[in-house]
Amino acid sequence: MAIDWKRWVEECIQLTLPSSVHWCDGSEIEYAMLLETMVRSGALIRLNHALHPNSFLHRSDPNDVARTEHLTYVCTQHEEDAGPNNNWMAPAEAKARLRPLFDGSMKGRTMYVIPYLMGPVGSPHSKAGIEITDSPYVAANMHLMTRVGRPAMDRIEETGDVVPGLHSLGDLSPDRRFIVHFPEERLIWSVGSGYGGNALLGKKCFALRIASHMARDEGWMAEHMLIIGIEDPEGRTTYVAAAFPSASGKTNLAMLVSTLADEGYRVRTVGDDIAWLHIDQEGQLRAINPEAGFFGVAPGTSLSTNPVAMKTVHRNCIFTNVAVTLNGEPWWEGIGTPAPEGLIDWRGRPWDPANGPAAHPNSRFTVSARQCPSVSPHWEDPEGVPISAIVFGSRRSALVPLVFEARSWQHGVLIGAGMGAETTAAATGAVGVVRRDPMAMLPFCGYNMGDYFRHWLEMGARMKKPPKIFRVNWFLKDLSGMFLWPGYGENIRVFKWILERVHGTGKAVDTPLGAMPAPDAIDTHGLTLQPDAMKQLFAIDRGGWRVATDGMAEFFRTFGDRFPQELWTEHAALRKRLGV
Ligand code: OXD
Ligand code: MN
Repeated sequence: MAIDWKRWVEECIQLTLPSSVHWCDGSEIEYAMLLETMVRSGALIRLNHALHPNSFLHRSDPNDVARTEHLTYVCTQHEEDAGPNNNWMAPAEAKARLRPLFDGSMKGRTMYVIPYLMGPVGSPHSKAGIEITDSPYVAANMHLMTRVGRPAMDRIEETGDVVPGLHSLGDLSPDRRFIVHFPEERLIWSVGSGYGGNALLGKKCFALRIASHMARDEGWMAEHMLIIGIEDPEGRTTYVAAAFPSASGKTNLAMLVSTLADEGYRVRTVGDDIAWLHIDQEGQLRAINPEAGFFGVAPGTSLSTNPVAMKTVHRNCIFTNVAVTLNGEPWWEGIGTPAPEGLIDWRGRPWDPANGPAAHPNSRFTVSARQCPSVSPHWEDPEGVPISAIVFGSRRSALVPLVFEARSWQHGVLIGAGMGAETTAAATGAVGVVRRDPMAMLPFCGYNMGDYFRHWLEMGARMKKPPKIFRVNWFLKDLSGMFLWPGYGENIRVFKWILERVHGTGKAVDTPLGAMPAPDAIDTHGLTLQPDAMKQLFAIDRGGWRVATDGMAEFFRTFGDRFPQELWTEHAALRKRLGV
């Protein structure tokens, strides 16, 4: 949408009254200056330069460590356009409530004006934003996560299109914290939080909430999906886009080190969090990664779970809310070494296990994708990569089998729409509770999800050969609480079957849930599994599915007549196949 962005910047200056204004150019000198400013103010701690060159630790306010979904709003003119999946305020009311919070909020602070591009330079699918912020931490993170400066300005000048976003730390009080989207105006206002997903406005706010709304209007898709290219022994690369809820291993999967590398199966990283998907002239679905970096969850990342991430974050990295050793090295639970003597926890206190984990469970690393050893040679292709399979996954300790394939695009949309997930530390609130999280987009869809499901159906109908859709679940546990599937690098075995299905060779059996691997179709050679693990990994618990399909129906009903009839038909067919 063409806006007079210079005037908008002027208005933001008048409103927030910064003591100075810095226009970001995205240069290395500027990045170094931002870091230096923060080291001087104490907002960043320099880590051991010999062991972690040019890397820093930021500790955020203990009240400000995760996305706050209950303070996140989608402000459309009509409430039903935001849907039951979003908190809603009328745009005028939202502005009236937030304006006082921005009033003079940058007094004594520097305002950073950050032009940034989401998507590869030169891609017709990339889009520009301008973020205004009073947080140098946000400005530095935007340098790593987006393309700041010239490429964005060029795009704005060429097209006149830009998504403006105003961000201020305000006083960081959760009582005065709001993350507000005006999708019809393509505008974002965020105040009171410095946390990634609330404050790096290119990420969840623009690339998902605003972009999903634009995508619906313009006939493309903005999804919470990683993108990988999987090389196979035939020398083909097959691209897969996979949606998982936050903190469910997307970054690990995006950087998976294949245990079948000797056979020729290898994974290349295109993106770890967000995919923008378009249908090309030939009717093929293609994906770009709008981001330029990774904002990954640190705990659990180790040389055995994600060696590629460990190499990626080795230098030029900003860590947030991890613990630090006496030696100036970052540390977190699951890093693979025991907590050393003298550890300082994420709040800056000598670590005492009585205070909980040393690193916050949602502690993060921010790092440029360019540094990732597994980054795909095609990760910045302007047209994106062709997608042959879409995978939906979530944490379910019971019920959902290791993998199954949808019978059709429409059935796949039902699988995505009905997905349940156990909650994680990426958002504030209880952890481990099952909630509906359709397509892993519940917190990120910038409009009524009833319309979103319809958009999925319409997109499928426009594709010449829609990607096959799969559901996976790496997180099944046995009765004693042990994981049944080893996960991580071994997940390549599931992808091997997915690739075989895409290329027409994979053996499958028809089940009420969809096509499941025929016995022995999943390559388990060399794996040590519990004796009847494969049986448990593919068991169908009809009673459990009765309850689950009831839960889906209850959720779908909240969308009233915006929920597509076609999906009710799929839901009824699923129940019939299950005999429930
Ligand atoms: C993220 C999230 O930061 O999903 O990617 O919370
Ligand atoms: Mn995410």
